[in-house]
Amino acid sequence: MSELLEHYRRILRIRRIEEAIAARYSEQKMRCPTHLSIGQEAVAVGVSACLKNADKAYSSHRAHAHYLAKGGSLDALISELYGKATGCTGGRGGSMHLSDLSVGFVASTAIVGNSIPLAVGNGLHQQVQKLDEISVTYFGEGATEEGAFYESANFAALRKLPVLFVCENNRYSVYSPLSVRQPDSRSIVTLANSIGLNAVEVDGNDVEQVVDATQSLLEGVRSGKGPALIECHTYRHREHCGPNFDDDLGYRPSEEVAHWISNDPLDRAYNKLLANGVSESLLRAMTTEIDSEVKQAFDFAESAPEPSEVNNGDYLYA
Ligand SMILES: Cc1ncc(C[n+]2csc(CCOP(=O)(O)OP(=O)(O)O)c2C)c(N)n1
Ligand SMILES: [Mg+2]
Repeated sequence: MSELLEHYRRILRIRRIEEAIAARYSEQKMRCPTHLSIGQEAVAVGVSACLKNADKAYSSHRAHAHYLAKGGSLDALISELYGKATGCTGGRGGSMHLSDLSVGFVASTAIVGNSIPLAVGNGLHQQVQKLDEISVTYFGEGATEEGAFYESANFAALRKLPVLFVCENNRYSVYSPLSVRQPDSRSIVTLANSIGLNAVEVDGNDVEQVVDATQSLLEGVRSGKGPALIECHTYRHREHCGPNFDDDLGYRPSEEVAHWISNDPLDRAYNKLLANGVSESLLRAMTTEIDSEVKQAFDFAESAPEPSEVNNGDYLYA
C-alpha cells in the first residue's frame, strides 16, 4: 500500500494546486491562459513514477501536472503563472511554456503536436550520444490527428529511438468530441502499433494501471527495442481552458460526465487506500500539509520580483 499512498499524495498535491489556481484565477494576477489537468492527474503521476531525473519530458498546453510530477518546483510554477522573475521560465512563458532542465523537464509548448518531434529529436540525440536516459512526450488525442505525430512516430520507430509517447485521451479537442474527428472503427493503439510503436491502452484514471503499463513499456524502450506509446483514457473535469466548469454548454453528454466524475482518479485511489486499512485521518493530514505548502507557494509568487527590464533581450534570437 505504501506505493499507492505515495501516488495518491502526488495526485492530491496536483489536484489541490490546480484547485487553488482555479480559485484565485479571477483575481487577474495570473495573466496567462491556463489549461488544468483536474481529473487527469493519474497519468502524469503514474508515468513519472517510472522516470529518472535524467529522463527528459516534453509537454503540451496542459502541462502543470507533467511538470510537477517530474519533480518541478511548485514555487517556480506558481511564479511562472504570475509572470514573476522566479518563474521556471523567468516569468516570460506562462502556464503553457514551462521549462526546467534541473528536473529534466525540457519544454512545454502551446502548439498542438509540437512536443512530439522535439522529444523524438532528443531521442536521436540520446541514442547517438549513448546516454542512459529516455525522452517522454505527453500529448492529447487531438495531436494524433496531426502530421507531426505520424512523421515523428515513423522516424522514432525506424531508428528505434528511446522515446515514450504518452497520449492522454480525454475524448475532446476543445468542444469537438472524437466522433467528429476520427473514424469510429480506428483505435489510436492499433494505429500506433501499425506504425511500429509498441503500444498499449490503459484506464488512465487508475494510477496503478498506468504505472504497471509504463514500467513494462519502458523495459523495452530503455533496452534499445524502440519507442512505445501508452494511450491513457481519462477525462477533464473543467473547461478546456480556464478555471470554470462548462457543462452548461451541453457539448458533453451529462451521463458521460457523470460516468467519468464517478471514476475520478483521486477518489479511486482514496477508496482503495481506505479499503486497505489506511486511516482517513492520515489522508486528511496529508491534505492539510499540502494546502499549507500551496499557500506558501502563492505567497512566494505574490511577493517575488517582476522580471527586470535590464535582461529583456535575453533568450531572443534575431
Ligand atoms: C497546431 C494547433 N492547432 C490548434 C490549436 C488550438 N488548440 C489548442 S488546444 C487544442 C485542443 C487539443 O486537444 P487535445 O490534443 O486532445 O488536448 P486536450 O486539450 O484535450 O488536452 C486546440 C485545437 C493549437 N494550439 N495548435
Ligand atoms: Mg483531448
